[in-house]
Amino acid sequence: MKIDSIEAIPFAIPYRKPLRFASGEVPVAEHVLVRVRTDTGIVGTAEAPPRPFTYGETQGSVRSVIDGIFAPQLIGLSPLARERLHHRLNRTVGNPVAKAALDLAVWDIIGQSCGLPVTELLGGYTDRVRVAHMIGFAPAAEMVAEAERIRGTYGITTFKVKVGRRPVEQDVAACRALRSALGPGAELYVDGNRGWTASESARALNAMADLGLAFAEEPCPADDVLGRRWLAGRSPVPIFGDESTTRPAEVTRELLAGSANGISIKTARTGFTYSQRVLHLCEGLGVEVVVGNQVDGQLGSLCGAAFAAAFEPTSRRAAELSNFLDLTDDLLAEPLSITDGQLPVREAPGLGIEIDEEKLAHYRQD
Ligand code: MUC
Ligand code: MG
Repeated sequence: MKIDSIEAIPFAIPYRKPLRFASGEVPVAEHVLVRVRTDTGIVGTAEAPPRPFTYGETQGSVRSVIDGIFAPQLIGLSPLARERLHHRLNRTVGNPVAKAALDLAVWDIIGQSCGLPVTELLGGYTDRVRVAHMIGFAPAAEMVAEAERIRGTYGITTFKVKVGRRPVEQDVAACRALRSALGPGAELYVDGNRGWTASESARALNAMADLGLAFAEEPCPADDVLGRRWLAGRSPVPIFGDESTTRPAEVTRELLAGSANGISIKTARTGFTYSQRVLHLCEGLGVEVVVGNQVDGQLGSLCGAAFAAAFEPTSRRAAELSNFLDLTDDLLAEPLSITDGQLPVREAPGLGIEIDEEKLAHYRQD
């Protein structure tokens, strides 16, 4: 079996309401559908969600790096030759979302060709995952109403609260309102998307020390090298790396520097292959992980769920798999559904992705 063509199709689907956070906002899912075709007729599918403010990639850059640089190097390779494939992709630095989508699509091909779901090939630990929902910036009362609606409708009881605004008291008050409305049974953690300084982060986390937060993700910039170490050493809750830990080398640096105590793994930026390497690195070092979300659509969330369900350490915590609930539409022919706070993994071979071609024709931008 050989890869014989790769398509990168830009599409755009609006959100009902934009997700707002310290480093930006996402009003429209301007993503790229990646299709890797083989000479056997098997097609691997994935979704690339570029995040310009996080990695510098855009819909246009993902498309052009795939069309112009990656596709010519991968065509002719066996999809099973993942080490050769990544060796070629890694000649180019950066572009994590474009590389990840190719990796996810290749795993979809491998699963289909063996007749097995990718989640079983990866590890097969469980068949469903607990879901965490992200609450974006809004006045505190709206954030509470959103969390209550999501809990009431989908049974989700874990919430990641976006923080990083100034003054910090605004976010402290929003988290306090959420804890008081949701009660002690809800699991809460915060994500600062690099919005605060290390000292602001310490002030805010100390002010929230009584709220029982599970952890705090990326409160201050990745380049605040000593500030981050200082913070991780005195924070009342564990500090998790996200934007600062996008590949195994960064994960190693942050953990060995004592600047992070846990790691967010996102299949949208490390695919399955490198997500697995990050996970095993964390396991080896005795560090906790969370399966994060890059404001993915349903295709991306399906990949996050397949990964989270595959391993015991990734299924300990709720995984961030619900951003698609805010999209006005999606490309999956059979939509995902969250019930009792859980998302089941697909049992079909590969990733179980079937694209609604009419919707794709409607939303594609080329
Ligand atoms: C997150 O965890 O930060 C927002 C930006 C991004 O790259 O991912 C999302 C969620
Ligand atoms: Mg984050």
